[in-house]
Amino acid sequence: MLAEIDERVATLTKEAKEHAPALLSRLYRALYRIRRVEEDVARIYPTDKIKSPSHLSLGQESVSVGICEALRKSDIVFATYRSHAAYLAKGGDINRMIAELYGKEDGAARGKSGSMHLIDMSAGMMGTSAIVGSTIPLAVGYALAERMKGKDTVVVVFFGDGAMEEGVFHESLNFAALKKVPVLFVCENNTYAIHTPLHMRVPKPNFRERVEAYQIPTRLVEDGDVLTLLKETEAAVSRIRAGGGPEFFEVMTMRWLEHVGPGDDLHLNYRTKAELDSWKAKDQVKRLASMLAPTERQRVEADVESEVAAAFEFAEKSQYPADHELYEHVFHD
Ligand SMILES: Cc1ncc(C[n+]2csc(CCOP(=O)(O)OP(=O)(O)O)c2C)c(N)n1
Ligand SMILES: [Mg+2]
Repeated sequence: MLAEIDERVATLTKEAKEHAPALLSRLYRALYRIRRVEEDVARIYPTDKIKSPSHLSLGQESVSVGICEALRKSDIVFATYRSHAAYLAKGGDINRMIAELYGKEDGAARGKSGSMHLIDMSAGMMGTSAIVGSTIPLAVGYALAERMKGKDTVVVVFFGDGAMEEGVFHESLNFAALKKVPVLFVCENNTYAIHTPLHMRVPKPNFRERVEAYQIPTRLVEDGDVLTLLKETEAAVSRIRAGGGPEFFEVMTMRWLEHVGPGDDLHLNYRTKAELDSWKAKDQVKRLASMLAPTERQRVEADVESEVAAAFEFAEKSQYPADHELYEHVFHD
């Protein structure tokens, strides 16, 4: 195990190396925290206390954690309907997230938006959306505005492999490359759009080649490796912040549960148990856990357990919005 730590630490930047034990502990806390939230969402979902459809990131946690760890608080994240992980990794308020899932008035959007439209502007989590591909142009526009204001903000946008097939993806990349907009595009390639595999959707899954046609540099990160993601993101973000223009990551990953909801879906036969098991064997939560000293691991897990329990209790105790709120924060008075 020590050899593995040495090997992994050797891949980190100088700053990360100096803080390796603290860094590993921080990454584990972030991963374990998302895992535990998702497990509890899955457990509570069948009771109908959670009022919104929930697309769980269970199994995909490392993508958000590895990338958000390299960001500043003032950097911005946009994401999709499958974004509990990105919201938590960027520092979104956990109590307000769970209350939002419960449809309560203390939720991130006062219970109006649910799991698919999470936002916490104070943490730079600017928004998620149920419309595939829709936050990609928003991220480009936000990044352009920041640059025009003379700020050095970097904007990250997470999206699935399905979004690569949307027209707006190509329009956004073309414009971002032309204007050297400070965006990191992150495709979480779990190889399925709902139940349709890549080979039934595209003649060739050459996503990076397509992006390179816009003169945007690309990186492939396999196995959802959280340490590689951190290292690659640190380097990309510093190039983007320095004015180098947009970059693109294709991160291979796999969701463990059904497309939407808390269940297993192997009975649908669109993917195999062997495929899923091969990803479970690469679980980054377990991997990081094995890199920590047992006492440190217990300390982190105990902290997270009480934080997560408190967040669900907060949501339970929060009230449903009053009827008149139906007419507030809407477009037409
Ligand atoms: C514009 C648009 N088209 C279709 C849908 C229906 N839809 C919801 S999720 C989804 C699959 C998207 O897959 P992917 O982008 O790979 O994300 P994943 O669910 O795998 O995270 C589709 C087609 C939608 N929400 N928006
Ligand atoms: Mg997908």
